[in-house]
Amino acid sequence: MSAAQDSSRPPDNGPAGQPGPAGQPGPAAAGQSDIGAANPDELERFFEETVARDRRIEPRDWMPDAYRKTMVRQIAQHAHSEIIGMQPEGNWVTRAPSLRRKAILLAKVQDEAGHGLYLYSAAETLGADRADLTDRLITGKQKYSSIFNYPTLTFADVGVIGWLVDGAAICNQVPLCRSSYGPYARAMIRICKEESFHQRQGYELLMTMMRGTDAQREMVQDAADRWWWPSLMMFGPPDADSPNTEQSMRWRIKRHTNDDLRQRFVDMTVPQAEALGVTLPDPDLRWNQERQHYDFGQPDWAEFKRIISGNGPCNAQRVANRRAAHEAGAWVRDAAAAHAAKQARVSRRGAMPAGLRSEA
Ligand code: BYC
Repeated sequence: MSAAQDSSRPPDNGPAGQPGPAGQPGPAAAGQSDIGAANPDELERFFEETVARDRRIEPRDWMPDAYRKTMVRQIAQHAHSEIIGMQPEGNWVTRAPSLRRKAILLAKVQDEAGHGLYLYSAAETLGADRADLTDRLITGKQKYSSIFNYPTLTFADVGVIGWLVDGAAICNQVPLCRSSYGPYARAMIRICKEESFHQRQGYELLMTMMRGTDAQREMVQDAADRWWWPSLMMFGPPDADSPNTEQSMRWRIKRHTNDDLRQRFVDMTVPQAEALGVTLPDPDLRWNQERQHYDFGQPDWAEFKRIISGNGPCNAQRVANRRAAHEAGAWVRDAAAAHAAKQARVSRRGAMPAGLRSEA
């Protein structure tokens, strides 16, 4: 529910507008001009209360600058991850082993583009400029998920990405459906539905390969060995080294800490690995009866730091590809802008009395 629908809104704020669909600001709030007149402490208190009551913050609601900045950072990095995340699997579209596998893979990669677009739209509701966000991505100023800086060496990687990477994404993103910022939370609901299909297609591919030849089973095991630790890194640094978690939890942007979600993922994935017949490459992995969770080893956090600073195996290639695609698409953006300007001219002319219309 929007803060706008909350009867505890400070009385001098007047009624606010209803939120629009995800990523779209709603119609102008009736009492919006009064907001500037409200006491800043009162606005802050109202914001805190809205979050504490598990209500949503909507684009036209007042929010602290730091909240806005954090939301733009997280949503932009998430959008970039979806867009860059098209590349590792996209690498196999032309070499898929059958028409069926190719159709599934194409649909999945297209879904990731769609996720990126919802998320850039959600960032725009916070006042971010999409062209600026793209510029930050292609100049290496803004991060995207570490996971997409590893190469996809065989077709088994496509299955393992679906199983582990989309599995980790689901674990991380389902709680984000209850994130305090409305447009982000609503975008997550649709994204999570699609991620579930992505995970299923990956697991189904791996089951098929595990029922195949020894060589296919070896490919699956090799891919799981390479992707296991990077998948654990997707949840971010350990809580003790996570500068943003505490505040983001307080603002209910994040609903669980990085370590909690990592544990959840391990607990969910170990039985799936057993069912597949794949060994996870962690000698410390074992069930802890007392904790009722799996114990597991730590990823190489030095490698994680290298990757998020731009020095992983594929960082340069991923960003260069994105930059080249952006530059190659300049004519499409120019054409769309020219078309929009022409349409605006036509509709302005249509709205003018005939005698005032220029025939040019
Ligand atoms: N990779 O204080 P922390 C997908 C950064 S795509 C890179 O814990 P926070 C898919 C972090 O940003 C789904 N950077 O941060 C697509 C922060 O940097 P700055 C991707 C990372 O935000 C295609 C710094 O490290 N999912 O599913 O509280 C095909 C300190 O970290 C990473 C999302 O984007 C990382 N792994 O928590 C297949 C989920 N981890 O800006 C699949 C949305 C941390 O302070 N994001 N950093 O310098 C989140 O849930 C949170 O932002 C994170 C990090 C859990 C990732």
